[in-house]
Amino acid sequence: LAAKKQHKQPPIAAVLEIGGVKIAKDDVVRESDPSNNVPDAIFSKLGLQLHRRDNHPLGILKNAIFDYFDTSYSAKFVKFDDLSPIVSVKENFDDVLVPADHVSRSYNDTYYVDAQNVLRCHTSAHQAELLRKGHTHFLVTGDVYRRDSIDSTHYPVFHQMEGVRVFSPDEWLGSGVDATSYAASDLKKTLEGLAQHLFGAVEMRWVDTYFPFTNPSFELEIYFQENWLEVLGCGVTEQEILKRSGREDSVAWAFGLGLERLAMVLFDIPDIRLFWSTDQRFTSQFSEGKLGVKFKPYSKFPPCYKDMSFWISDAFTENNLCEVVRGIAGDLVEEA
Ligand code: FA5
Ligand code: MG
Repeated sequence: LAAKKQHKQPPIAAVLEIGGVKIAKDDVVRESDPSNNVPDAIFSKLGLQLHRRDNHPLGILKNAIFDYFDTSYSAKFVKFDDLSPIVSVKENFDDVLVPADHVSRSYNDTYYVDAQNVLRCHTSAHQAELLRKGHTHFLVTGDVYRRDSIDSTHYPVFHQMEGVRVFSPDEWLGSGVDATSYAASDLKKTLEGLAQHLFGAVEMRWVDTYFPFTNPSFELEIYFQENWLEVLGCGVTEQEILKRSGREDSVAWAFGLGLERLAMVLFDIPDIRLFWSTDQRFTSQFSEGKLGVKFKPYSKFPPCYKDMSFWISDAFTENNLCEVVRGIAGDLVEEA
């Protein structure tokens, strides 16, 4: 019973308010509203903010990344880790130049709260607004949501950290290279430095890729448990995004890293589902500021309390005992 209690899920709140937006947990309302496709399993994870728990692997990793940026850039990066995961379709897609007919906008790929608002599918949803507000160095950490299928490295709720750095012309003029190459090489240096800070020596490679909001675009992969694992996407920000935020004279880079993927490498965590565990055997292995910890696997089954009984009366035989046990446990019990 004690074991069962430990594994019970916390009750799901009836109404949840996030960033001033109220959403109701009412299956009937939600199921009859064709513009909402957020199931209870996802709804119940809203507001948990694993990245803000200092003893959780994701919180420990986030703080270690903050340390790296604070040290390398004398605390110039402004940090946001409490922005609402409910964002508009405009913020999530239009502002980062995702084409109107792109598949990622579909109800099949994205969780819609209603026809105009979604659960952000990346932290890039906050880029444009923060640029418009005049920020030039920032990090945005948060939970993100995608209708992905689940396996050991994919989960429909995960955490990203976005980083953006804007350069003004005096920084690249006189460097001998054009603005884009200047930003691209600074970006790669910064992220290689981060990997070095977190992992020391690690096998990694850059892969060219495509994002609507950066050009050129890259992904960084790390060799982990005999496979190449994609840990982040990044690139030089599309000029159109800077122009719309009144910075057409500038150049910028941006990255979005998968916190779970990096934490899997850092702590040797073999399965992304473990991050959601409330089992003591998981949570007790991690503590604030401890980066060198390697995860120790444990049984898939809940803890089992063992008991011992004696009989002292000659009148009570072993067969009598077996009858008593079988009377309760049925044929599942094989051996005394
Ligand atoms: C993006 O989300 C881009 N917004 C990243 C970016 C930002 C590019 C800024 C350029 C500039 P992508 O879909 O590849 O890109 O996701 C980024 C990272 O999130 C991946 O590299 C991976 O580490 C992680 N990730 C993606 N999907 C999942 C998932 N289902 N479960 C866990 N981690 C995931
Ligand atoms: Mg990717």
